[in-house]
Amino acid sequence: MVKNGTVTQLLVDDKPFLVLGGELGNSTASNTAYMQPVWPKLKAMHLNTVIAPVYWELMEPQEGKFDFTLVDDLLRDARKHQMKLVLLWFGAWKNSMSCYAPAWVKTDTKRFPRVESDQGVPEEIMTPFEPRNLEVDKKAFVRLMQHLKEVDSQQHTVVTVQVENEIGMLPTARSYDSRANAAFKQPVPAPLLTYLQREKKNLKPEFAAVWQKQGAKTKGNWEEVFGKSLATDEIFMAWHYATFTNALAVAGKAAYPLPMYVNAALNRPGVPPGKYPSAGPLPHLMDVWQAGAPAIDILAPDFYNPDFKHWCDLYTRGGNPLFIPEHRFEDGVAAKAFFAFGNYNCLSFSPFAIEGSDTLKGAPIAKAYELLQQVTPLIGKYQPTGQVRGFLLQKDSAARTGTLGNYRFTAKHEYTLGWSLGAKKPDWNPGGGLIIAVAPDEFYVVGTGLVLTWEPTTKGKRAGYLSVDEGYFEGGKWMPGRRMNGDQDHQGRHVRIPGEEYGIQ
Ligand code: N0T
Repeated sequence: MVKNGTVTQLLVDDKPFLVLGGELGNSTASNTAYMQPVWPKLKAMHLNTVIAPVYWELMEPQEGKFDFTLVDDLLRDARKHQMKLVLLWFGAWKNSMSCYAPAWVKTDTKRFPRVESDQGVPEEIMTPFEPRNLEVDKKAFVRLMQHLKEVDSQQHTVVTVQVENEIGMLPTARSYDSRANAAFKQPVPAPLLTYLQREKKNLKPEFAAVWQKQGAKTKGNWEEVFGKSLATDEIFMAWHYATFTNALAVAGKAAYPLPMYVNAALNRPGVPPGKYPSAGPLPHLMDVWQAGAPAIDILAPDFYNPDFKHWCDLYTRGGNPLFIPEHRFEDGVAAKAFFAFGNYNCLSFSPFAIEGSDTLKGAPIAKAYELLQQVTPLIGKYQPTGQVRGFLLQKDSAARTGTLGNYRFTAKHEYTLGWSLGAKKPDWNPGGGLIIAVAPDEFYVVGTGLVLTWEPTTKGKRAGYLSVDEGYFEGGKWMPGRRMNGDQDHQGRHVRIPGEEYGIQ
């Protein structure tokens, strides 16, 4: 991952790479035969990357005996279909639980203890406070990274690794196992205190508020520094999850330095810690995770909540790139992909359970990916200097504006045109797109369901379209199709891509 101007880019073979991905359902990659019909289907959907789990229990069925067959099969089949992989380490934690820990871990609760609720009841969640839990998870993860180095450091099929999956504490905000209780009485660790002081001015407001309410203390135990509250319990737990995860990332990168990220199951606002999978890399805990897990490159949201823009805004604070490993596979994902890559420093978009789609459901995202692949080099070139914009157009927020150079643009949903075929539809599939300014007077627009108009930023002047072409990119070269200067661009007044169409103009 490389900083370039205002953005961080993921370079694959020296070129900016966007994960136009899909994540497999959890069990799909556990059987190579089951995967066979899946590959051509995903290829036909124009994915360039498959996001697939590596299951600890299947990789280390007996302690110290490793089996990389499934990983090797994934690599072979991905290469055969010219696709990249993002691998998910289903290790100690998967959606809070330790369901992918091998049987020899699950059954030995003495050696591998679990977290406990405030009632002293053990949960099926390995406690991060037990060094032996870290040791075995780390050992397996390092073996995986070593193996990837051996079999893939020439070809770079695997481009990124997710460490664990949706880490979270339930049913209380922190664990009450004996080791956790002892740690809770300890002073807040020096690296967190140092981070607080160094980043004082840049702390995310939700987190700063908790700290400042107690007088922004710079020493003391957890309750002294952050107060006696569920928020403190969660911060404490997040710190220990983060440092555990960091230890995996540090050791894994020492074996083979791929970019690594962690993902979060988003919480629903208003629900108290403990009642949602707590202490993961959530917006209000970004500082804790960044301080505790500096070897993790990205904190990533999984989208099953409404308010896409709201959560994207939260996750891109402080230069965190947007990496979406999961989005519920629903209507509107295509428009959101255009928006995400245009509006943010976004490195990945990926509907979840991608293989489960029929052709009809998969068609919009397939179209979007086909076009996004064509403009990836342009995004890579022009995003670092702020020459890319994205917009999402929903029925209730149908106009978006922005400025590019000397012009101000307005993007509206195509259905806002009275004569549009879709205008009378009760439900509007979202429209979305992105604009790339390649010269002061020259723009590419990519997307679906949009109408785009411009005005000069100087008062008393008018801007119109000199000419509009539709087309596509082949091998990086623009191949113009129809000239659109009549009805198609409303005689020079707008650029339009109808609601059911996908295109570049
Ligand atoms: C996701 C997926 C998979 C209305 C759920 C989302 C995946 C995991 N968890 O299918 O289990 O492995 O990362 C949890 C959020 C559901 C919230 C539904 C709210």
